[in-house]
Amino acid sequence: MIEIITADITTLEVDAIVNAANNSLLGGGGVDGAIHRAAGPLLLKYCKTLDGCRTGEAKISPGFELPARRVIHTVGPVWQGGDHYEAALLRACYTNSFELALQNDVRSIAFPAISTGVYGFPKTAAAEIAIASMQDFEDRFDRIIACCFHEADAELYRQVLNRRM
Ligand code: AR6
Repeated sequence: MIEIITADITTLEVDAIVNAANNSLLGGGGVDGAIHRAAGPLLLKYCKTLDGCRTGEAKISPGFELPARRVIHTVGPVWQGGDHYEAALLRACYTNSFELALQNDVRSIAFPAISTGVYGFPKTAAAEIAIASMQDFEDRFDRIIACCFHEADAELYRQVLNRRM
């Protein structure tokens, strides 16, 4: 089942939370900054060993001081008008995060709205990609959580989910 909630993703007790990171994997603002702050300095130390991450790909780390056991770091595309493979790259973020989760026995996973903050991806199009990807993997997880930071974003996700059911 896909759960749509409004919450700070760093508070969730799940097998893995997904981080909307950048290519360096060395932290930043937004959800990335929040995750690094809550996980503590060992996360940055670990991420330095991961050698960055390409856009659309994903890498995994422990959760350190987070209630989540692991963090899956993925790098969303920067919105550049829509004709730079942004949709395919965003879809790849979700697919690669789910595949990496399955390889690591993750049964419960929470995603932020990747690329919809600083990276400027239009929210409705991003929600459609997120929900479609979650539906593809729904049967292989106990819990898939779409973790929105603002209630308006959660409402948009619910509308998209209802349209697709
Ligand atoms: N819990 C859940 N969602 C959150 C939280 C939180 N604690 N904080 C923010 N969001 P963004 P991006 C939502 O900008 O667009 C970083 O600097 C936020 O409301 O965090 O993929 C990285 O290092 C929005 O809906 O990520 C990269 O440089 C969503 O998370 C860059 O930002 C994504 O917003 C990545 O940009």
